[in-house]
Parts: sequence; C-alpha cells; structure tokens
Amino acid sequence: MSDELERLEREATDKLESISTEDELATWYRTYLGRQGEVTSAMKGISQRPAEERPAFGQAVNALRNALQEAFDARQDNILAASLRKRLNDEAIDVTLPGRLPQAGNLHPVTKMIRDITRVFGLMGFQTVEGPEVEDAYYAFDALNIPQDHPARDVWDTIFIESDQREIVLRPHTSPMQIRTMEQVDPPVRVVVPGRCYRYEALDATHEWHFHQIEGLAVDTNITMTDLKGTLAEFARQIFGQERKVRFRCDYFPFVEPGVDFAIDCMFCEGSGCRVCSKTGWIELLGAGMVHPNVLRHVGYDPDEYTGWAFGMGIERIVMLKYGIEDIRHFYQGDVRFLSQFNRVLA
Ligand code: FA5
Repeated sequence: MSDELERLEREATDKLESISTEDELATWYRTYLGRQGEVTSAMKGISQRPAEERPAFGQAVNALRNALQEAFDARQDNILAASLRKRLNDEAIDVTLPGRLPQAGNLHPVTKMIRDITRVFGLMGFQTVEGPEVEDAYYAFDALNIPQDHPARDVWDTIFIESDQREIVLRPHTSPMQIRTMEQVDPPVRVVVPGRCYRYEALDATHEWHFHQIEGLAVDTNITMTDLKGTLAEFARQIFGQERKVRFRCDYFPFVEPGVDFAIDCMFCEGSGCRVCSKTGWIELLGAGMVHPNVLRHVGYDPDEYTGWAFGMGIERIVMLKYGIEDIRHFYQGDVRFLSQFNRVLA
C-alpha cells in the first residue's frame, strides 16, 4: 500500500475510534467514504498513475474502502446500541409510583336525594312528573284555594314576574302541579313532583331564595288519612332508617283539610333532645293533608266521589338532616370540596 493510502487509513481509523455520536458518525462517513470523500477521490486518481502501478493501487484502494466500511459498520452498531440504551433509560416509567386519580364528576346531593325519594315512591306506585317554574298565579294560588285577597297568600314570599295581562310568578312551591296534573287526568292519580322553587326570602342557615321541593298527590275513591300516614311512614323509614318513629300534628295549609305536619324522631339523639332537633326529640319533615274539597271542585273532580291527600317537602333540608349539614348555603356555592364529599356517602 502506498504511503498516501497508509496515512489515510490511520487517520480515518483514529478518528472513527474517537467518535461518540450519530452526527459525528455521519460526518465521518461523508469525509472518507461519501461520494466526495477521500477514499472515493483516491479511487478516481487511478487514471493519473503510471499504467503498471494501476492494478496494485486499485486493489489497495478497494481493500482500504472495504476495511473502512467494516470498521464504520461496527462503530455504528455500537453507537446506535448505546443511544438506544440511553433513551430507554431516560424515558423509563417508574411503575412503582402511586397513580393519580382522575377527577370524576358526581351528582349534586340534591339531585341524588330527589332520585332516591322518587325511587321510593315509584316502588309504591307513584309516577314522577315535572312542571313549569314560571307559573300562572292561578295555579300557584287561586286554584289551590288561596284567593287574591286571602292573607295566606303572603305566607309564600313570592317573586313576581312583570306581565300586563296575567299575574305570573316564579313558583314558590310545587303545589301548582297538583292542579295541572288533576286537570289532565281522571282519578286514580298517584304522582310525585320534584322541582325548583323560589321565594323572596331573607337568607340564613335554613333559608335559600331558591330550593327544591317534592310534591306528592294521591286521589281516588276511598283514599283516607290512614293511607297518607302509611305512605309517609314507609318513605321516612326507607330514607332515614327502619327504626324511625313518626309523628303527625295538626297544621294549616289552605289547600288541605285537615292539614298536618309530619315529623320523625331525631336520628342524632334517638329522640332524647339535641341541637339538631332543638331539644324536642322530633324533626319536622313536611306539610301534608287531605286535599281540600274546593281544590277538587276547581279541577272538576266530584268531592263526594273522590278524596285524596297531598304533601310537600323541602329537599335541601332533608339532605341537611340526613348528613348533618349545618348551613343550606353550602349547596349552591359551587365549592367542589363540599360537593365531592357526597361521592362516597351517597354512592
Ligand atoms: C309548602 O310549600 C306547601 N306547598 C307544602 C304542602 C303541600 C302542604 C301539599 C300540604 C300539602 P311550606 O311553605 O311549609 O309548605 O314549605 C314546605 C317545605 O319547603 C318546608 O318544610 C321546607 O323544607 C322547604 N322550604 C320552604 N321555604 C324554604 C326556603 N326558603 N329554603 C329552603 N327550603 C324551604
């Protein structure tokens, strides 16, 4: 081999050994073996040699090219293997790290309670229906035996909507749906009506200006107060526990006669008296009573043939009682820390 080729081989081999990256490897290839590389140029220089030297020189250049190509391939294998090892190492996943729980949404406690209560009544044969939140005063008051100038109209701190023709209100209770339901169907009637209500209230720990109620209505021949008592006792025991005692006391609502308030014994002190039940041992859950004959007449039912009962309860207060929530305002402040607690307890 000529001195020139020996120098080229030494230089190329030394440089190849010092290479550690893929970029350097590519540069090396261009410099020695590429189309404009030094070995290729040496090949092209054959024609300038004296004729008798050409065969030996040609063989020597070929041998050099093959040797360098082999050395290059071996080096490339090493470098690629090393960079793969490094990448695998850098991108390794530590499977022993604790996972991150995805933030899943959950039902609002009021929605969940509405579902629980309507399910209990559904099992007793009640259909769930819904009605308008913007309501005609006729349905909210007049047809419920509360005429224009009746003082009881003030009890429901009503929010009025401007209207020239008719008195329109945001419904202060779900009772208007008693009328709308009876207008549409003949007895027997068995419905529960969950829905949002609005009142012009001073806000405090137990009063919101918007809240939810569930209305219940059963009308048929021979419906009695005993049916009301049995149905409400079953509802209370399904939601608050089979051991609950129940109490009915006289109350007044213009659309029922007689009217009652329905209470259960306090589940926090088992009736002995505590802060939640204001030391009485009883917790009032709802208002109820036998549908007033005037209400039945309003919808064209004959009160001599049909009787019925109705009840209305506030859902937020029931959730508060069940889970010991001390302030109704928590429900609508959108604090996820409050709302997410019900993920587990209500699941
Ligand atoms: C009524 O609204 C009657 N319509 C209930 C009724 C229906 C009686 C059928 C007889 C027959 P009352 O105003 O008491 O009654 O309201 C019923 C429940 O709604 C209350 O017990 C309470 O739980 C809830 N409630 C009333 N006002 C508010 C308020 N501002 N914030 C939260 N809950 C309320």
